[in-house]
Amino acid sequence: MNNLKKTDLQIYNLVKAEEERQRNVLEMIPSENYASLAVREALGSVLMNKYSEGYAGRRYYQGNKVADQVEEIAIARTKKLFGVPHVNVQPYSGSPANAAVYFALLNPGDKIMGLKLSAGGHLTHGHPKVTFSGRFYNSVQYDVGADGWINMEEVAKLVTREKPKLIVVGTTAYPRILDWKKWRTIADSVGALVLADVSHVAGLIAGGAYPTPVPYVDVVMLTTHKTLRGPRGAIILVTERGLKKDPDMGKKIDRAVFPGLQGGPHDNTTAAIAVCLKEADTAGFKKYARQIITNAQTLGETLQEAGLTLTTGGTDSHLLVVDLRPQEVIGNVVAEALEVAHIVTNYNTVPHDTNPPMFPSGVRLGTPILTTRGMKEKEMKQVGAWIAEVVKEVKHYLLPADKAERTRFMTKVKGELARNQKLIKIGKAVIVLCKKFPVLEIY
Ligand code: DSN
Repeated sequence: MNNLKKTDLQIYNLVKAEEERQRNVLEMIPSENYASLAVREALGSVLMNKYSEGYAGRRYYQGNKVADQVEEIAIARTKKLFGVPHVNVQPYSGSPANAAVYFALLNPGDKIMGLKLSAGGHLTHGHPKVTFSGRFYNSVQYDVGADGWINMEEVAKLVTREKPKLIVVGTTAYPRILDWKKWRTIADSVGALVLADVSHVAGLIAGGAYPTPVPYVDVVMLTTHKTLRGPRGAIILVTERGLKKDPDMGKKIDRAVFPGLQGGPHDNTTAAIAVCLKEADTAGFKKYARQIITNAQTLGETLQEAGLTLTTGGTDSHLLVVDLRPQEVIGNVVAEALEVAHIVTNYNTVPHDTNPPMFPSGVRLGTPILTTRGMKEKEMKQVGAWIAEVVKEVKHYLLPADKAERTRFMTKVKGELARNQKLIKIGKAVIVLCKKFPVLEIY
């Protein structure tokens, strides 16, 4: 039988190179995780060969007895883990899942309200001009205060004035707990629906380490590949409250996903989702979820002790955003330098950033993967010390005021950083640490 190596050595070698990269770096992008072998096995299974348009028992193709069971298991596990009465596991990923919720519950031109992207929201939460959510709907966005926190009194004023039909509560770069109950009260004051986009914290919620929105919101959307540690995919949950408000809400969501927006579900992904849900419903996963947060908090304290500034002054979750304005260096330079040191992050805007989004003033860090590898507080202190050393090393790289110069500046900086001996030395120490916490080989 021909395997990948025999069929396509070029792609095989690239897969091996990526495996090697994932082994030897500290992956700290908070929206990523390393899924288990069991999840990857299900994802690479023959289920990918099947077409199953429709829902279990109501397919447009024959031969779906197995696919039906897989989907029913995934649905049952989601219902149990999150405590909801209606679930759709077919969305291809988070963005189409949010599109499906809007398509199901809104008409074009209806008013939606989400957190600004630059404050830690998401493109699909009504980002203006370039996204479907900002163009097909009348989008009004809320912001964080000068201190980086969402100010619920300000939100309440905006909601009272704007009367949105749907409020999206969810974040991608906001480190704090969201007060679901308060959001509900504010939404109820104008009769708005609430969609909780908990993509980032789904695993923390499943593990009981972060408050669940389920009792307070109408619909929940989550992606399965972040803290939940599954394959790339998404799930839409309709709560008891949502069904009470509109008994057809579940049907509307299902119809919006298929045939409204998507074709055949990815049955292999559904199977892998079912596996990650089984893994998440264990005592070990609860411990994992708690440790992610402890690790992020320890990392945050270490960075602050080393003189770095964190938006909101810390974290209650899996992520941190370092505000680099005091160091007068942009996130791009720091992210590039960190990668030379084998620490992989992403540059990010900070609240009320005066730099442009392509050259923002922050970096975003997360602990889900380091925690998957088994690292704890001791390692977080070491990682924090390395990150602080890297920032110190690049403090002098100031962003040119002349816009035309900026791309040239980054090319020059990349070349210099790649040769920086201090960064290379940290990178070697990182590899030694990574080897002590192997992951792809053991789980
Ligand atoms: N791209 C994801 C993140 O990094 O937060 C959100 O979709």
